[in-house]
Amino acid sequence: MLSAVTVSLVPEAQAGPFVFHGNLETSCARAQALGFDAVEVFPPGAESLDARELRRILDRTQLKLAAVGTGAGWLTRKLTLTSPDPAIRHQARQFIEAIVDLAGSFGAPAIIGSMQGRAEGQVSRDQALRWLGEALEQLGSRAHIHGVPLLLEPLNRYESNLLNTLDQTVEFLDPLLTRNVRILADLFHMNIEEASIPGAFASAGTWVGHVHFADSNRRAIGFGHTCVEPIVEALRMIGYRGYLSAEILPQPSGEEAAAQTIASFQRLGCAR
Ligand code: LER
Ligand code: MN
Repeated sequence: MLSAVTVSLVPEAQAGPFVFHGNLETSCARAQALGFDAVEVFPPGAESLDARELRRILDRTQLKLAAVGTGAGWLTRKLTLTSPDPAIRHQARQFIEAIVDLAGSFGAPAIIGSMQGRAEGQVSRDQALRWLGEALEQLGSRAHIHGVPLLLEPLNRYESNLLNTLDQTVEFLDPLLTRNVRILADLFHMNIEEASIPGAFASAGTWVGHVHFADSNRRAIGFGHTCVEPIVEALRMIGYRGYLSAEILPQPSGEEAAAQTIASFQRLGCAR
């Protein structure tokens, strides 16, 4: 498995679960110095991420791009794929599509987390899931052109009422025509929703495409009470070889959270 650390470039996400905030170049330099394989970037949008600059920084630091988040579309513009307003659903798709193309040009997947929205008001859960499915058919095919999957992240009940567990997400994805959507499994959400985290991984198997590596309290692994050894064992059992990406609170500081993540990674024998 490979290690990644999150870098947010979104000023409005200052309080969010991201290790490094603000400057891509210094964040990547820190990630490299600590020994991460990759960075996961959370940009304000595709247009504000300078691809040439990103390429230069990744080349210089020898880091890979693990994935690119789309959550700023929700955070800063309140776009979702399941809004009752068709114009907002359309803008949400365009916002994500641009990130699919940008990330895809680096061989990285885009993440759909909070952009999935929720069922509320006049929008039933069935209706929301139909709209989400239609969007995934299109965006999944778009990602396929780049030879990368599209990642869909089940969220805990306080953030969405659409898909909360891995099982529910497999059941939702399986009937779709696109075979190119994979699950982003976030250990923080799973700690709230799953009866057993290792059990959920064992049952989701090859649907798992990316992992957010966070302890029970969304701090670095080792700073909460999640028992991570059986989780890593389950990931090995299903043949998972993707990223364990630290989407965690920068506590007590980003630097210490990142160092703790790398220490856990090495202790668990996950390092290359
Ligand atoms: C995004 O990866 C995530 O986990 C969400 O909780 C962000 O709101
Ligand atoms: Mn997450």
